[in-house]
Amino acid sequence: MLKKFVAVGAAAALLGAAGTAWAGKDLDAVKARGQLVCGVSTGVAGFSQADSQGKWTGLDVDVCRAISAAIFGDSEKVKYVPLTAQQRFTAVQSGEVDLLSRNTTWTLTRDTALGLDFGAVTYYDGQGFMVNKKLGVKSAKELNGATVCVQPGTTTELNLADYFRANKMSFKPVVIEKVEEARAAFFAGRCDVYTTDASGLYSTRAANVPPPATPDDFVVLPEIISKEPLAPAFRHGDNQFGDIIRWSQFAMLEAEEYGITSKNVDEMLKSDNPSIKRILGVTPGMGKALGVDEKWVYNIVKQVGNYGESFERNVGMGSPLKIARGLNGLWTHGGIQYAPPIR
Ligand SMILES: N[C@@H](CCC(=O)N[C@@H](CS)C(=O)NCC(=O)O)C(=O)O
Repeated sequence: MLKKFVAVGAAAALLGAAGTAWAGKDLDAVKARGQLVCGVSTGVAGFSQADSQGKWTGLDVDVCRAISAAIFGDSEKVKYVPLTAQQRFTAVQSGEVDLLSRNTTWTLTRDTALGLDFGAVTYYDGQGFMVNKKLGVKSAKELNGATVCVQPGTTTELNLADYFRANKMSFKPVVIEKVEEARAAFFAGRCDVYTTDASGLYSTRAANVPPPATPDDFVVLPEIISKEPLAPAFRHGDNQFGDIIRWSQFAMLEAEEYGITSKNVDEMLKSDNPSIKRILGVTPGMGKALGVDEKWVYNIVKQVGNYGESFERNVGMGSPLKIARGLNGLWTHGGIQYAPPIR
């Protein structure tokens, strides 16, 4: 019995080494459909937002595009499904979407009880508070008795309650499912405070302030009250699909670390740095191991860019959001974005 078990295990390991054993139904379905179905937000500028033509852009959208480039050699084979915070997990569980790439925090309960897995952290975030400047509030510690606008089905709700309790303060939650309604309630003065991930606050302040008010009328308070590691989420059960999701993100980070950009990637094909040759598939092997084309990283970087390019374009200092790299800088530049090696 034991012998048989060991023999089966060894065979599986061999197949795994050949790169086929772990293929599963989710990746098969994506390939058969010829399209990746990505769950995104209903509109968070810089992260996932559709323009008037229905074209989606943002840091989270670039994750979907990178995975599509790895699987199909084409970053545009994606269908985007907008989901509120409350709808998002059911949409993954039911198979309505292949993955979520939508400011979703990786937590233990989501990773286990909800039957999900998480990819690599695409953005290290934390929860903050935004108030109207005319309140004159300088610190979250001054918010005792405040009314607070918050979205249900988020980590935000529990963090908010924990923070106020820990600081012996009271608050009145105003819970609104639709993000544009939550923002409208805040801007109309129905709540003193809007709370969500700091990224969401910067995005709201940059893109959603209704005139004649301006972004300068609002201030994000200095306290960050939680850890919100944002990562793609997908169903348990298809390890190869999970590997592709995880390594597409790592590929964007590795490309940045090695100075490979959408502009110079063709030049880089001629590099004699052995790591760059492996990453770009000039020395084959990585694509085969992952079960995708050897040009997978080339295609990601050429069509989507490296992580730093995506960050700058969508949310960085040159974008309306003006978010500094901070924790999302590469480990070589004082941040904590660190990809395992492609080798
Ligand atoms: N990271 C938190 C919060 C995510 C979240 O849903 N935030 C809101 C506020 S920025 C949002 O994205 N709303 C967009 C929507 O509902 O479409 C979580 O995973 O629970």
